[in-house]
Amino acid sequence: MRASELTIELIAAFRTEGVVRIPKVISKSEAERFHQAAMRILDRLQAENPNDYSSRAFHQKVNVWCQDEIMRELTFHPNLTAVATRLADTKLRMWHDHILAKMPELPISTAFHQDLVKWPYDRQSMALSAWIALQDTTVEMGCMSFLPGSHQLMHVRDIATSDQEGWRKEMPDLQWWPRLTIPLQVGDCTFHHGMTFHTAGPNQSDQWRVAHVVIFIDANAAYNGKNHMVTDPLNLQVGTLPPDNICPPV
Ligand SMILES: O=C(O)CCC(=O)C(=O)O
Repeated sequence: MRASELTIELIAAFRTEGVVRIPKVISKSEAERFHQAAMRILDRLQAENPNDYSSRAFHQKVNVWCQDEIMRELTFHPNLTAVATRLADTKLRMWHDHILAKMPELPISTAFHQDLVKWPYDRQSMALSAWIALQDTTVEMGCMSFLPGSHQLMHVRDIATSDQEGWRKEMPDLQWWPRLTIPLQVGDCTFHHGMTFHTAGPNQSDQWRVAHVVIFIDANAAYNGKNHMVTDPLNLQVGTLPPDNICPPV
């Protein structure tokens, strides 16, 4: 779906639910090329840390756009950034990207959590993540599930992606919320609001589940001093904007 084809209803659904599925945000052939590039990065990551990952919910490589020309094309793909901007209805910058991959037969879920509480911006900021499927991603492969409307919950503590029981302990009512599970075909994407609770299941297949996730934040969202691996080396002053060369406006 091209950004120009987004309907008013879809944009409104993003506002009320905090998540939407956008089919074919990139073409199948584009996704296959990006899948190959992502797999090369994952192979390198595994070679560098061979024993480091079997107990984690996912392999993660942050800010691949800085290190790989092909993945950079995906992070700044014109249709992706245009869809994000229409959904957010505000000027955005790219906060960071990351490859999130679940190795074959990984029995671990990504625990329910909210993203924006982990980032150095106010919880009220507009932030949204594009989770792009680089292969067909079924429920059995560990697609994402969301709690629609949960982006309105502003007071829950930061729950780690490894803390499987954290969300239930913190807010027992959440387990009774309707859950939206969204399998994706290659090149499809979900956009979720930075405060929407979400999880991803285990990967029960014999293939890697590879997603490229691009996170956008309101271009005027100021740094609030919270520690984060992207901003820690920059010595930013609280209340200032992240620099455009690290978090480029889109
Ligand atoms: O892909 C996953 O396992 C988790 C993704 C996630 O938490 C996110 O994109 O915010």
